[in-house]
Amino acid sequence: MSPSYTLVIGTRNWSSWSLRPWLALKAVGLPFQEKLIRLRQPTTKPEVSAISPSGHIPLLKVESSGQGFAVWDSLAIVEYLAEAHPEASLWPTNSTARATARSLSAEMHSGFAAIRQELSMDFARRRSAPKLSEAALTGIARIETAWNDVRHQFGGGGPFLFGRFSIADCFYAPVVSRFTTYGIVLEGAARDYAATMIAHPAMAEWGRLAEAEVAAGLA
Ligand SMILES: N[C@@H](CCC(=O)N[C@@H](CS)C(=O)NCC(=O)O)C(=O)O
Repeated sequence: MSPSYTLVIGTRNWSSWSLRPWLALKAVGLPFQEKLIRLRQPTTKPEVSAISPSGHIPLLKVESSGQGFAVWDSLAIVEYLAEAHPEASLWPTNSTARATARSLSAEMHSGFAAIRQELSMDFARRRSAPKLSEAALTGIARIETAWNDVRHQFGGGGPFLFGRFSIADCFYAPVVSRFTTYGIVLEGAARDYAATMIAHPAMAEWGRLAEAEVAAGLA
């Protein structure tokens, strides 16, 4: 029997960490429940702490054969999904491509602090870019090089970083959103890749939901 999943996420317009496993779940293709906790509210911290041992979301609740458990942290959630649903090929099947996709995803998970801080995700809005620090500019150049390199080396089988849609795309989706919000345009294959991600049906769905939050004054 398929497990039943509930993904606990934050306000869509802002929650870059929630977008990543949400896209992975969409790629798995099973129905799942969502529980949304509003970010940047006085109630946020207690609500998140009541659910998550780390005090952070996203968190995936898994119910399987009467047993329930939680997986927290975006990277642990997508790794769990990749293991539970091998048919979804959430990581590339070629081992060199897979090791590179894991390296890129880990680099995103633990790095690019300046981009996160200076270009915070505001999915549904369009803004002018602030004056960026050297660290942020270096991060943007690194991402452009990485996207161009992997598209050329591994992207033959489709329009995503490693050809087929993978966890690496989930991990860079918030960066695509940030570059769109702040009008940061890349060159070459990296530019085409960003356009592919913006047009992805699940990204468009997240965008519509983020727009609704903004329209309702929730973000
Ligand atoms: N390393 C964590 C980071 C998660 C994170 O920072 N989540 C933010 C929301 S996007 C959070 O939980 N904030 C709680 C709060 O604002 O109190 C992951 O990969 O899941």
